[in-house]
Amino acid sequence: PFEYAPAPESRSIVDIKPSYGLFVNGEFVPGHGTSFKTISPATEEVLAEVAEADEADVDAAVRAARRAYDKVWSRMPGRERAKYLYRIARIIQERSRELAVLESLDNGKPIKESRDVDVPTVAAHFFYYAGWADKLEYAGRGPDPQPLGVAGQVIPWNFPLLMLAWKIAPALACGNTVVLKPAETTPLTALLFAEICQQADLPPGVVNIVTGAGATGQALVGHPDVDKVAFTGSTAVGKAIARSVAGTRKRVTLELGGKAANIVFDDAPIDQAVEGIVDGIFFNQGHVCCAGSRLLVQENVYDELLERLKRRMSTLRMGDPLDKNTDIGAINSGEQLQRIRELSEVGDAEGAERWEVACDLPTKGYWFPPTIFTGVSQAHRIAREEIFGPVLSVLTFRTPAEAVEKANNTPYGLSAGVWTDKGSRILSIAHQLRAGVVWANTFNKFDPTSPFGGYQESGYGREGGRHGLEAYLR
Ligand code: TXE
Repeated sequence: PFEYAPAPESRSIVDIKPSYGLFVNGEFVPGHGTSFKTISPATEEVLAEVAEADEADVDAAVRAARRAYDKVWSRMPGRERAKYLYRIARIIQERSRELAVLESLDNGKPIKESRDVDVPTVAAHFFYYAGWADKLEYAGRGPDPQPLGVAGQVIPWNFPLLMLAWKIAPALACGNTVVLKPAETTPLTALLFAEICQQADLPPGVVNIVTGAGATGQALVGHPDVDKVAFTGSTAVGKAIARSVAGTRKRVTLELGGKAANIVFDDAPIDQAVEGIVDGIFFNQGHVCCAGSRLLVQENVYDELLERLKRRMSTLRMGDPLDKNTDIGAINSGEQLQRIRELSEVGDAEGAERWEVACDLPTKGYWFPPTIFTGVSQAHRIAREEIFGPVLSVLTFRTPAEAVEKANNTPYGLSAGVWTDKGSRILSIAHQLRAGVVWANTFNKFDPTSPFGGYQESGYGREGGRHGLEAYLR
């Protein structure tokens, strides 16, 4: 049975203020508009009141970014910009516990993920792109690449800090300045990052944070003085943004949804595959654009794999995100929980068989148990639509060709996984899959040196690695 028992010593290391303003030109300023509450999705406790930036606030932030770009940042030699990025990276490491606890409180993700995955990867991105700042002639945009100007960046709530790092680190390394809008359910770590920028003495206006919901994002990407738009979020909003910037001078990169296939062949190391399947769909409550949400199993190992998978799932611990033993935390918001419930009910109605881990769910907060649907066909909506929660749809195949055909039968194309003992099969399958990333005998591994991004309705542009620089250079 689940008891919510906050770990006071962890909670107490973060200093959450009752209210937050916007971060513009190196200072926290009150917004002109209204405010909204950000809550802990595990308890529904209000964490803070946060300013909702209106058009005038966004304009002030873009103007600050433009000034910093013209007067300071674009003129600074790369090796000087690198010093700031290294400094930010080191402060992130020094304040990593604080960042991890705040991330878990505001997002609902288990502390062991924010502490061991999110925050270290965030620091790694700043270190990695710091190293590029004085080597941009090798970035692949010609001998003397130039920054684009002011970047307007809109990010989602599933990896609030990591998405911030993916956006801000390469932009700054290349000499751009930024205005970033975090998601409305997870603004707090972006505001703590703003404090870190102050601590690092980053010149005012180089990084600006405007909090708010979709209207704030719209004001930002629609601002006439923004040169580059970078968005991670839903495919619907991504398309709307692409339409809205059509015909302007703005460059756009979009990282949108996914419905990744995780393909398990009969010669795969089964226990390792089970770990990868669990990691693929239950990591971060399945709030992962590249989640392995469609399991494709070769028919002759289906029974054994399913039995071992269910046994492994039964050991997952769900509960307090701040408890170090928690594997599955809270769903990020009531709206997201509603979406997961609705699509799961569609799965029931379409005749798939639901199996979920038996556990008592807390009465407060937003929770959904790790769930699998078997007997899923390609026509089912749960095989085609992104659920963005801890819900796995299981399909089977007989031949490699059938596996490829089913894996590619999706409007998305962000990632995929292949589990097999045959190296030659890994190579041939990886080339046939329409996916930006194909993991082999592993899943959900992220590294700042590797480009990440999609095909088709998963968007365009790459983040990470040398390719990630191209999006911020002309
Ligand atoms: O996304 P939105 P939501 C998918 C996932 C999820 C669904 C809905 O399937 O169930 O999207 O999530 C800002 N102009 N992904 O509603 O609305 C918004 O404030 C500019 C996949 O949360 O796309 C937030 O900062 N910005 C995904 C950000 O866009 C706008 C991650 C994302 O929110 C805007 C998240 C507008 N018109 C959801 N409207 C992934 N690729 O990882 C909203 N925003």
